[in-house]
Amino acid sequence: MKRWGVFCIVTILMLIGGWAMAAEKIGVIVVDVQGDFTKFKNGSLAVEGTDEAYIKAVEEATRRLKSAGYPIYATQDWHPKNHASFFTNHPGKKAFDVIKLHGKDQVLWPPHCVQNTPGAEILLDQKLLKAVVKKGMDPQYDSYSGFQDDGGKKTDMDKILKKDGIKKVVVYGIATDYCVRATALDAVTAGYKVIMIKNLSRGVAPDTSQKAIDEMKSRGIVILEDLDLEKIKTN
Ligand code: VGL
Ligand code: ZN
Repeated sequence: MKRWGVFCIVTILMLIGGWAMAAEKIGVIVVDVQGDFTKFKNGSLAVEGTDEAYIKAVEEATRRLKSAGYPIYATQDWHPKNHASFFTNHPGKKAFDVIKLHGKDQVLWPPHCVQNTPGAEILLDQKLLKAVVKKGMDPQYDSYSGFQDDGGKKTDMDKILKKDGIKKVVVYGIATDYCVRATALDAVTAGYKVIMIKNLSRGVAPDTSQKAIDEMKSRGIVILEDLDLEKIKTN
């Protein structure tokens, strides 16, 4: 009788262990929640809908995800003053003009997220973040993706996620149609399962944001309207 009891307990523990190991480890990537992209901080490239309530919602959701045990990573746009994506570095050009840069379309932005300026600061409690991945430091190349710049130079993102054993990433932030899109798509390419949370993200323009959502869906990314801890586990 006693041996049966031990057998049963060991079997149950092995089943639980196997189930726990089968659950894929989840990480969270909060994209570019920085002063210059927000109305809240009167940013130079303030995206629609980025008031204080939005930042509070992102902070609250991020706290819940961290409490659920998921490591939180943030990306940070971090440009030198002479960055090629700033219209001010192209005489005769104005904000939102599009030029060819290394053969690709490049939107010319107002100067934003300049290294060591207040507008470049991440608007989340630093204690929430396991790692911050900076991007866009090369003056010659833009870098919407948290994984690599437009010249193909990789950031540490993939290395960090691999080291932490992450298999699935939850992505949200600013901007839906630029850095969230590029980061989520590159995560798919790098082999991660990806969940994007729509209502925790804001886009530069409605039409490009809708296009980005459709494109992400077509690449197998699960789009959730709102944060849902159950759906994140099962999707
Ligand atoms: C971004 C434009 C320029 C973004 C960054 O975070 O989506 N957009 N740099
Ligand atoms: Zn930028």
